[in-house]
Amino acid sequence: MNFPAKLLGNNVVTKASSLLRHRGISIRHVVFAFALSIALLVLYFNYFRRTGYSFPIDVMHYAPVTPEVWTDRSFQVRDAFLHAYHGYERFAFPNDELRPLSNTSINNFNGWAVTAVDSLDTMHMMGLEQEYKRAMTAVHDTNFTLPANTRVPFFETVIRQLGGLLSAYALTNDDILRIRADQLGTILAPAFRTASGFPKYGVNTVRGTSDGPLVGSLAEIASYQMEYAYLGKITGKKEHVDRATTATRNFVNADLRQHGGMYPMFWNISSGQAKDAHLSVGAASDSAHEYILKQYLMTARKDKANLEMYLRFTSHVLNNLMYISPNRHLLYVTDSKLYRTGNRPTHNFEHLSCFLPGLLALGAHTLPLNNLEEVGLNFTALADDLLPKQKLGYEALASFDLKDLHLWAAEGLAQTCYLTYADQPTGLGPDIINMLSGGSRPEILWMDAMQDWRTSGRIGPPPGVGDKHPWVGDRTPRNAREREMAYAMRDYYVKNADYQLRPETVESLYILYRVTGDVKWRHRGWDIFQAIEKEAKTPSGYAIIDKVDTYNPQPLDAMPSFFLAETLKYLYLLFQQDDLVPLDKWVFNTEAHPFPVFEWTEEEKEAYGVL
Ligand code: DMJ
Repeated sequence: MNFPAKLLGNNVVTKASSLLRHRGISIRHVVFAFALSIALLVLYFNYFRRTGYSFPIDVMHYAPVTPEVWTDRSFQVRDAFLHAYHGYERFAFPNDELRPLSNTSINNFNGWAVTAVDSLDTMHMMGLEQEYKRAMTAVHDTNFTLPANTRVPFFETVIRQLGGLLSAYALTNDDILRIRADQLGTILAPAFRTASGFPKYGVNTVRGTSDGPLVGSLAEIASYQMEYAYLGKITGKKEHVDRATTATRNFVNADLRQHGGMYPMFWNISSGQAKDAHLSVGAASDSAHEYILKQYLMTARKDKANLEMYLRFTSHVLNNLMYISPNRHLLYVTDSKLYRTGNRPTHNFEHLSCFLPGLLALGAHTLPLNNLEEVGLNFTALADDLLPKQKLGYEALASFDLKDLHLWAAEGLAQTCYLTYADQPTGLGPDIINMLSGGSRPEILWMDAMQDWRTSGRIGPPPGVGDKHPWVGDRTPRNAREREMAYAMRDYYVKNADYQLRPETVESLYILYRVTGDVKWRHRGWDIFQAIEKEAKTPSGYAIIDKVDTYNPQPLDAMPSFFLAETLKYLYLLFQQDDLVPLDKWVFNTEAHPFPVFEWTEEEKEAYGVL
């Protein structure tokens, strides 16, 4: 017979309660036990189950670490490199990159074993002779051929493949590397066959033609001077040097009054003139700015045009693109776009922009910023051809010690880059965050805050520069209200939650450690390395991680070559006791390939028309 459910339920409850009463357990006991279990479950799901990497809460007082421990940490990075490289060798070599989840390979570029070539100098520095030898087979065997109708991406091939060959040559003097670099530089040269001499996006190596739109992004049209200048130096070929100097000449001739002396993001490749008003140090612009200073340093600081450009670029950034967040006073750099109401900041802060603190620290370390007369420069006169507002900005900068100012900017920015990692449950940094601004909160330009700080008696560290704790509030807001609260108090929301195994933050930590000697930069790098080990390691390599702002991060099937060429190299160098790549003797290209500082001889100067 079927009993109605309600009747059955009542019957069961009556039986259970009489049984409990019989055993001396009252209904109050049951309610209490029930409430306790709920509380324990809530605790479990909210705290204990959240097993993401947790940063030491007191990041301002790291326990001292002996030199031996740092050396051991550098060896742990070397083990990580070996893990990634062996996975690549096993499942992907001689293709370009490993897919670390499916254990397959992908040719994202030309199928010329880019991970192996990009990794050569890292292996050399780490003393990995066997791996280096095996990778060199790719260099010996290649003749850089491609099927017809395939185009070589100029920029990526220059910074990874040509850069990899050149720095391995600089470190070893092995002539096959110079020969291959010369061949590759020559095969890529049709890209420069344009009216301005700025390269197009790609090259058809079979037809020997350039390929791509007539509008190019700043990073792609102007991040090759270091590679082609050094290639010219070691081959003695004027045509390579000419390719490098054309970019500088175009920039010197460009009309930048509307852009405050900074290069915007898009350029007309025919006219060699700027095409838009988007000013950024992030995606599509970054390395072009980087190469201005680095080209100057690599050629032994003789080329005043590049120095002037670097000072104009940094002055515009310091005055117009750097802000302080309203609550935590995080220093950040953003981009500005032309809207209907004029040029306005987006308040996006990109992981890619985290190379800037390292660059500013390198500039502060190597340039006589507080005595520019020494190199024949009048700083404020650099703004003579700019708008009056920009001129005032230069005067504001000059009222500080410029070296201090650049270094403070570097320290504050690098700290925010680090905090974007430390704030997340995974300990990994998102690709883009958007900073709180507008509404009832006025935007705070860093230089305005700096002037207030000075007027009120320089109390405490400069704005945005003092050490800060990671975010201790709710790290994983679940609904719109919680997100709004976190945005309002943490000062940003995560706009793109991928950690792409990118190097920029650890690159800056490394430069700042070498420049200041302050061990906190090393500790912060160690925090990041541990998070990479915990979240990104797979059985065959390391994977890009999506959703770094949750307790359920998702690995993606990609391991870009720059993870080995840059991220692991900078971490290794950060923890090594010896300064393996002294910053006054070597200059890193944008893919972390060190090139030696060199001077042009009198004959070369005359033959190539360089300074
Ligand atoms: C690298 O290929 C280079 O550092 C480049 O200049 C920018 N993007 C990647 C790493 O994020």
